[in-house]
Amino acid sequence: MYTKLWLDYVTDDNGCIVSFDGDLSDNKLIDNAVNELRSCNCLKDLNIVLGFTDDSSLGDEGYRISTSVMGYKIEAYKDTGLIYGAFRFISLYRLSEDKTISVTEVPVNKLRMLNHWDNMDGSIERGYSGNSFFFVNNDLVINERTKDYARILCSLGYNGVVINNVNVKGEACNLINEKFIYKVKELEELFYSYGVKLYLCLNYAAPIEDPDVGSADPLDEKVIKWWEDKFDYIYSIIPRLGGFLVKADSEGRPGPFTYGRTQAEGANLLARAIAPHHGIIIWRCFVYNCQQDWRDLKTDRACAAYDYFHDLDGQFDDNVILQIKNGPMDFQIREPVTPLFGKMPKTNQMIEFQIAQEYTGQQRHVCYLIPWFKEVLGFETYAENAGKNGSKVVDVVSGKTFGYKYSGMCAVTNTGNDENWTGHDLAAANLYGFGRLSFDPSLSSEEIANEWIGLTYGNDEKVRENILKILMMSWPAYEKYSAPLGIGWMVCPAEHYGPDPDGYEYSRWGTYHKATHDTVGLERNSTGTGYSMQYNEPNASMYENVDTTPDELLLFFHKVPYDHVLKSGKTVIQHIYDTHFEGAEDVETMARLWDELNGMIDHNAFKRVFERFEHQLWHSKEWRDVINSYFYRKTLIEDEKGRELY
Ligand code: GCV
Repeated sequence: MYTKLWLDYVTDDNGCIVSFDGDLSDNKLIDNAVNELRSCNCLKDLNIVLGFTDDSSLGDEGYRISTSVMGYKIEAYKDTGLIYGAFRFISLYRLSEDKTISVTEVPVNKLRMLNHWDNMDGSIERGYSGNSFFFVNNDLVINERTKDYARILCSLGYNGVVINNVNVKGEACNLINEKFIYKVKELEELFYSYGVKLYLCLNYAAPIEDPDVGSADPLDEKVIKWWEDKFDYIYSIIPRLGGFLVKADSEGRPGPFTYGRTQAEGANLLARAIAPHHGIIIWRCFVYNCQQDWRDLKTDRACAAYDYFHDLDGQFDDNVILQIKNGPMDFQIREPVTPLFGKMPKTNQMIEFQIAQEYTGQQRHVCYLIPWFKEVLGFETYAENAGKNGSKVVDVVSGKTFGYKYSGMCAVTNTGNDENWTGHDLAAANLYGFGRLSFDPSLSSEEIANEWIGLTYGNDEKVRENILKILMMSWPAYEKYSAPLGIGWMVCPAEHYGPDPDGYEYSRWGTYHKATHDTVGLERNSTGTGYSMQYNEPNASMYENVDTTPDELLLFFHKVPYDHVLKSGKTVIQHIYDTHFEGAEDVETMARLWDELNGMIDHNAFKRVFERFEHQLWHSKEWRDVINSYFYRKTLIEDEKGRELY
């Protein structure tokens, strides 16, 4: 048993009486649903009937739960819906005071996935909770923890998982070869029995290494045949494999550009070869020039995804999905929404978030990210002809706006083999929250947090109140004491942890803030790099103009003097000083709220978070002082409130 997680309800062989109203012949999903309910101690002596309904509006994954004097009924149209319904019932029953449960729930997003950046040597790229539990010493491992992981995903409504790093290297290339394929099949079967589809990352350049091919040109007949044969082989063994996620032409990896081809030609090569097997190709749009000269004032990394993909709308096959990061740069604490959303009506899209806290405190700082994701999903894209379907990001990625065949939400996961799965106990709220949010984006951040707190720490009011306050303060606090006003990248390049204001300023990554003694920020409107013009109106005009750009993104879009007055009435420099002091004070408040729970929750769980707060208290002050001193030394402008600057 791993440490406290929402799923760790006490189990024994004495759960409830579950009857299944139908034919049980060898259906692992239903078996698992029944077992989950039967072994759940908190349901002891209840009568629960599981059964199918002919109500097709529930789709493959929806369910209905009802209560009567006889007991409870969990109904679904398909077996996947039954297992989601069984897990949801357990959560709702544990959270409910009067134990009357009546819900009908159907997931809003078709794809609800986690992406692992796990390497086969056991390391995890940007992993902050130990090593991989999928891979150890270049081997694929399947054990009790893998099963618990499948249960976790199902309990939250996730329906897809990519187990290996997008940067496929070394042994990972063999996952689709004889060496590992039967193990991958075993894993697929395990996940399938919990309603979760398995996906892999593939190496786009793989045929280059075959001496008979020696190329990855998407229009080369030999390359086409190589992938057709490869997918025929894979699917002859794992016919239900979901498909593949691909990072090409990105951060040093070859891709169609290497051969003068478009991203659509590259994606379609794989899509056509996999189509007879009903697999999908998830093609990442994280394509940009990572060899930029910082002296080059014209190139803007923020423009790249749009520049490379927008004009290809309509050219991708219908089993391709573009996977697009939430912002145009790379998972910063604050970025505008990627302008591709709402601008490609004929191309399937899904949004990529990151719950691995690469730039948001690396699971040493508490940072509940759901409020940030809600803001992104709520962004109005003003897509043309959306009509009644809506054109917020949430509508686009749920497929409503344009009727996409495939679409949805995925996140780079924050899990590892640490005992508590996520390093920081409170980071589990992001794993929990992202699953729930992708199932039902209308849930509020507070609702999700309250569910998670109740299931993890119980129903004590004070415990709930304090942890909720901590979670809801945490993302704004991190933003306050780190990089200001949407500027991004004031972080140490080595590990992306801790302050280093000029760490990226003279690098090749295209991530510059251009602070001088009198101005800061980048001009990204029509007089600058032109990025703001990638949006639909009225967003384009809003970002064009310094006066209508929201404060929190001001320095992303504009270069301004330090005495520029924000909508808040403060100057830019005073805003920087104030927020940095406030952010560090917020951490003191959060740590105090946690201290108040001493003795009220499991001691070890208390201690683990207490220790993380000890670090965060110090580290937030480090952020505060380094950033404030940086700007003080550049500008020599004193803090209005006379606080110490170094
Ligand atoms: C997997 C960022 C990270 C990389 C990551 C990359 C990506 O640049 O720092 O570690 O690589 O994003 O999303 O592909």
